[in-house]
Amino acid sequence: MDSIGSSGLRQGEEALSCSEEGLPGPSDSSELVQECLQQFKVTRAQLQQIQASLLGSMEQALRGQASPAPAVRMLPTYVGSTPHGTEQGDFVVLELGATGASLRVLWVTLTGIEGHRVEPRSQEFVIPQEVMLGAGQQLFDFAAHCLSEFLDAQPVNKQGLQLGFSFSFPCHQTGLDRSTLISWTKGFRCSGVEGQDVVQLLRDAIRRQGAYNIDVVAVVNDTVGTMMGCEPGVRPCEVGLVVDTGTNACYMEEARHVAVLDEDRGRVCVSVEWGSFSDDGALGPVLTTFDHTLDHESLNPGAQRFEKMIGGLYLGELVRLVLAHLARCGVLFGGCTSPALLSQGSILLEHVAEMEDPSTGAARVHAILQDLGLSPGASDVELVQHVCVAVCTRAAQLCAAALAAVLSCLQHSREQQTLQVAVATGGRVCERHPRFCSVLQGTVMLLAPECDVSFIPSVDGGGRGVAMVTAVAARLAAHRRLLEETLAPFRLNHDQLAAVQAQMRKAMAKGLRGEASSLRMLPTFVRATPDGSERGDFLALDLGGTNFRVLLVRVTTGVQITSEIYSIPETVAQGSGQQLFDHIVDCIVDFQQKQGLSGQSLPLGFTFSFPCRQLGLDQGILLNWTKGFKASDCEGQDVVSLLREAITRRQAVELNVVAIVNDTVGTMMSCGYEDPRCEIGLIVGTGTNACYMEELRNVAGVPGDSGRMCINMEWGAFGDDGSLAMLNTRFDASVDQASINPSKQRFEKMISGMYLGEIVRHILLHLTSLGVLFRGQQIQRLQTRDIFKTKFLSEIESDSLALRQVRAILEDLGLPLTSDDALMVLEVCQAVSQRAAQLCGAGVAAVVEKIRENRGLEELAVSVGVDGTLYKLHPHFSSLVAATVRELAPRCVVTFLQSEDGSGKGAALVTAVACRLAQLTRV
Ligand code: 0WK
Ligand code: BGC
Ligand code: BGC
Repeated sequence: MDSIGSSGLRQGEEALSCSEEGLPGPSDSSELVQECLQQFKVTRAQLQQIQASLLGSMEQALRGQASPAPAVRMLPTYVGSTPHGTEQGDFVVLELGATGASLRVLWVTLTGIEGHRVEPRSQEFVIPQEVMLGAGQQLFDFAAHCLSEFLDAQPVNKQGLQLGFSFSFPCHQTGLDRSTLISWTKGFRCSGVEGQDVVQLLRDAIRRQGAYNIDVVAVVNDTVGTMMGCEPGVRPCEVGLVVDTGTNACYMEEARHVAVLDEDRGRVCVSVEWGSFSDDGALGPVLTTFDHTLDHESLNPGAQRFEKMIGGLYLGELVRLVLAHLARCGVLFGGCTSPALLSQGSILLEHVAEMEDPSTGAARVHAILQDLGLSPGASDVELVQHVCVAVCTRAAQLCAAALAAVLSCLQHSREQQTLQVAVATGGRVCERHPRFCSVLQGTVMLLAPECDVSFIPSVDGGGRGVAMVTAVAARLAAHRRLLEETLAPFRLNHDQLAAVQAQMRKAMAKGLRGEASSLRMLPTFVRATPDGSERGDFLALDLGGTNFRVLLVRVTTGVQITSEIYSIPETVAQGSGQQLFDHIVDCIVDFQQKQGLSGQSLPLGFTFSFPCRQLGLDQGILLNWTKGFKASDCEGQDVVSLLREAITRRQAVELNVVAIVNDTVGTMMSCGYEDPRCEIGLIVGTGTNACYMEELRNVAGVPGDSGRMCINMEWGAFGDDGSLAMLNTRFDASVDQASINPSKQRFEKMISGMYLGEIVRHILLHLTSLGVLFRGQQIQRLQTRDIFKTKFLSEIESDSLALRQVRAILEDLGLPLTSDDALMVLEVCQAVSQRAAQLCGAGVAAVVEKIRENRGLEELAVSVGVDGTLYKLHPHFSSLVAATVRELAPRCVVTFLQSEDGSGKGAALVTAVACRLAQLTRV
């Protein structure tokens, strides 16, 4: 086992020599000693300045600010969560770089049972100096050779081996298994590796070795392995600190704070790489002449200055340089030096740690100095120990200042006044040096008093942690595969959407011809969009959406609307028809009273958002209820008659029901009042549907060949004939079977607000059963129908939400979830809403192409009036619909107009047009 310090330092030259001039007097000596040791004293103010400067540099690097060049790197590691404790499996771990001139191979078995540990098997291999300084390929071939030598000796099944690569150098990671070396540190300087993907170099070497088929699943920095290796106790470790040959730390940062990651959700482990911190302002005052000498003589002068004051590769050397200096000044060893004392790397960290040992230190000093060819006196021994203490205390204090900066950074990003955090510590300086950790902990408490920090020593140098990351990587990869398999049917490609468009065109043609079709293409008797000459006061009812509204619409040169929202309790919507219409009339009467309209019989337009075969403008036979309605004795009835009967039942009420319109028609008319090119009405709300102005010649069953008539497509029922079966997923089937109208409204059930939340809920239940979500624990709340409202999709998918807000929404739902879970729920919502929007877009593309072809136009410019909560509130729905229409109907320029006043205004305008036309016929 090579000790810290052997590698990376050049060797010394001649025999024992003592200074000629007279030795300094006792006062000079102590002054010389004090002046020398004083250099290693770091004041609290200096530590705070280093802490502040490091924090500044960390936040600057997180923001991706390039100049002035930040002193620390802040490298994202793609490790997005701390271990669950459920990770299980056998993993091979290859550790390179953490412990200087040696690499270690481990076989780690994770049981997935909290607290149940299987001791890893491991083997250490010394890396020859020439390999550490030679060609990169040689180093990786050496590693692959050690791997197979280790595996040869293991009585284990060697199929499907998954390997975690602990590579302890600064790397740009672009994935859990893709990592480019920025620069070597510590004792390494192999050629042809910097700027290369070290995972690929290892895979190539393993392939060249050809002994085993090993899948390198993850590459991990040793600090991350250390953090991940700590037992998930009261709180998981969220900081990993390593002080071995080199030093560094990592911590769990909010992903949105890491500029290079265009990820605004979840957390990501960031490797600080504080070894390169060298802000002259902060470090200048604490750098000693010995530090400059050490750096100057190192393999990488000018680099890793902070590491060279803390890392185990350098502590022994600093002590040696001080001892050699004091010897030359005559205040130590009687002014004598030895070739060994003047040789670089002759004092190792182990030596320093042993010499500081409170009980055996003095004896060890003797032994070690004798090994260096010196004969120390008693005062020498004490002075040597002082030097060790000075060098290591400073190292621990500087390390503490850096750690305190990390804790402050965590506090800022978590916006917490006080921070409770567990820090996993690893590396032989922490493990072996008698005082390093206590000085470190004491100084952290001094510099970060508002942080309650618990230090968890890593049990096996991070090997388990690397296996954890590999297990997490393997699990995430497996979960991602399962998530992709589950969501794949929701990812519709161009051909599938074009097929839906073509299917819809066929169904439209059949419906218009009055043939059997899942699209009923119902004539609405609305022949024209408003021309602005409409005038008068009208009552309007708006039934069938989220809210039931009664409106007073005053049409002059403009339109004024006064309205009131009334609820339709489920018991009424699913009670008797008489009860429902009596309730409607009650609301009208209440509205009239409030508006001082009692006793007035204003013309009334009734927006009735359900499939009706209209026999005239004021006659509509309800074909079937949809959405949440199921009132009895209504289907097959003329709903205008049902309303009039209810009015009659309620004596002393006069109402003149002039028109019944579908909400799509009301919406088209309402928007058509502003934009005459608006010839299509689209609703994507509780339900979904569309209408458009069709050439009368194409409408069977309605006399006349000229002019146009608005057709209510009732596209919610598209595919009820099975023509969309190729798109139906198991989740759609579950939603349909649980609905009050199974096998009906299949297109609607893939698109509209009443159902999207349910589709998501069923997918979440499925992913939970696969163990992909919520650690496979079935969540009671999620078993409840309609518990996952469609409005959650709109909230969760909003770009402005950080993941924690997504998590908050889901936690309010009683879903205990991790950030990975929240990310998956987000992806499920995105897939479901994207499919809905694309299908809706395919429908609109079919309609606009129909109109373009109807009119034999090369190009068509048309507007679509749109309403509905889902379309209006979902952050991406409308743009996805528009994008799909552009893709499938490139020869149509389609403008989507969001209706401001709802279809009540439209119903009033239809009524106004009817009254105007009626007046014309009366004249
Ligand atoms: C508002 C319209 C109404 C339509 C509703 C649909 O005024 O006629 O039924 O939009 O959207 P929902 O309320 O179902 O989301
Ligand atoms: C490397 C880090 C590593 C640290 C501790 C440093 O030299 O740059 O990546 O974590 O040593 O091994
Ligand atoms: C109804 C349509 C209505 C649509 C939007 C569907 O369920 O069948 O008539 O236009 O919902 O509200």
